Amino acid sequence: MKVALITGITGQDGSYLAELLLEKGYMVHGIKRRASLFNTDRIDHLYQDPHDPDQRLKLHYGDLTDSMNLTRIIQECQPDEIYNLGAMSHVKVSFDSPEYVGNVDGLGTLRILEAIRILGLENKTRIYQASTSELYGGLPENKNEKGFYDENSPFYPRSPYGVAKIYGFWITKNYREAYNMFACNGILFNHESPRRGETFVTRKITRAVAKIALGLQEKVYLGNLEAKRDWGHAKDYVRMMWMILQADVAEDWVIATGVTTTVRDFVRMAFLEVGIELEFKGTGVDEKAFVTACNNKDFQLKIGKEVLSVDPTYFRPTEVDLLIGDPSKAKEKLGWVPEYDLKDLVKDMMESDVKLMKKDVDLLKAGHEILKQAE
Ligand code: NDP
Ligand code: GDR
Repeated sequence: MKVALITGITGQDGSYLAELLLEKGYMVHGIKRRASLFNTDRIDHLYQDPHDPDQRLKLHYGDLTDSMNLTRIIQECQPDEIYNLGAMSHVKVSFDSPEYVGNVDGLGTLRILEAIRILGLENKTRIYQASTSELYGGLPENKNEKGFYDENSPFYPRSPYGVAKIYGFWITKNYREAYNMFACNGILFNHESPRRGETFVTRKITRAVAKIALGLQEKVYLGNLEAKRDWGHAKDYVRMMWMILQADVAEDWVIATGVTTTVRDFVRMAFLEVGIELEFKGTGVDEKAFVTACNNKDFQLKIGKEVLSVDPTYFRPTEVDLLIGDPSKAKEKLGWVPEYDLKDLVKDMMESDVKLMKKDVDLLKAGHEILKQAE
């Protein structure tokens, strides 16, 4: 039985990857952080009793800032594959905690690679590093002649997160070259799902649209509506992580859809999923969106109602304006075929959030309070 270790197993990607590897018959080890409350919501459905002799999912307490802990866990598990998905992954928050993000996202990668070397597992353990399109920074002059970022495009990170991840990228490549380790970077463009963290823009939008349609929230405040992202579905992207480690040669790979869309259009698409059409007025900081039609009898919103305002609090000190990736290499050499396009993704997220928010409506009807959460 193959053995995998996933850092960041409690996150969006970690949870989908754990599902995939269990389906493939792996023994899956995951590292979770100690928290004062349960933080395993995304993988609770995969829970297996530790007393079960056939247990194939095992969680270990740990942290990417703790070398001794990482080395011990790797020694215990003797993994065939490590997926390093653990990270402080929020770009805006990285401006507030730049040292922490450097430690976790940058040095954390080194700690894993060095543990493999210290334990003499260079020839056994394959390593996947969660690199990111944030490495490119969205500089127009760095796109290739077809207008995409690919494996050869130069990097120019625009946040402490991007800068920390560039260290992770290069140290992975360096250990591959220096010690002949099977260590690969997946340069993944944005990928989303119903399990996306609530403070990333897509999930913030789909949750808010569901709440607004159901009368649980008046409006949503967003930042830069002009930003363009290449959004795919996390389920398609974790499949590719696995494929990268099954390849004959250790390399770096771009995973993207090749289509880019503004935040504004994502908002439009999310509202359309529940039959609500919008009109945007103003530009940049004073922009607002109003309802122009509501074609869903379940959601009765007044025509002319304001449902969105721009709040500059959500602007970033340095922004990545546009990302679009070229996944040709992954498609041609590894045969990757994504199942979801952007419309499927928005539909999946909206259906899930409408279902979730309907539970809040039921709670309200039963006389309970709904708690507000910061976004
Ligand atoms: P999430 O934010 O959903 O999950 C991050 C995971 O990392 C969580 O399990 C979190 O634990 C864990 N983590 C955070 N800090 C530490 C730490 N100090 N030690 C150990 N674990 C830690 O991210 P995603 O699943 O979306 O992304 C997975 C990886 O891919 C990340 O490295 C991200 O930077 C990268 N990436 C993501 C993209 C995307 O669009 N989603 C695109 C490109 C790259 P906890 O649950 O306790 O917070
Ligand atoms: P990103 O994702 O920074 O691309 O990083 P995020 O969803 O946070 O932002 C995407 C774009 O939307 C704009 N935006 C807002 N963003 C947030 N979070 N909240 C808002 O209210 C808002 N309004 C507009 C942002 O300015 C930005 O341009 C994600 C993370 O998953 C990283 O870990 C990963 O490496 C990259 O994707 C690829």
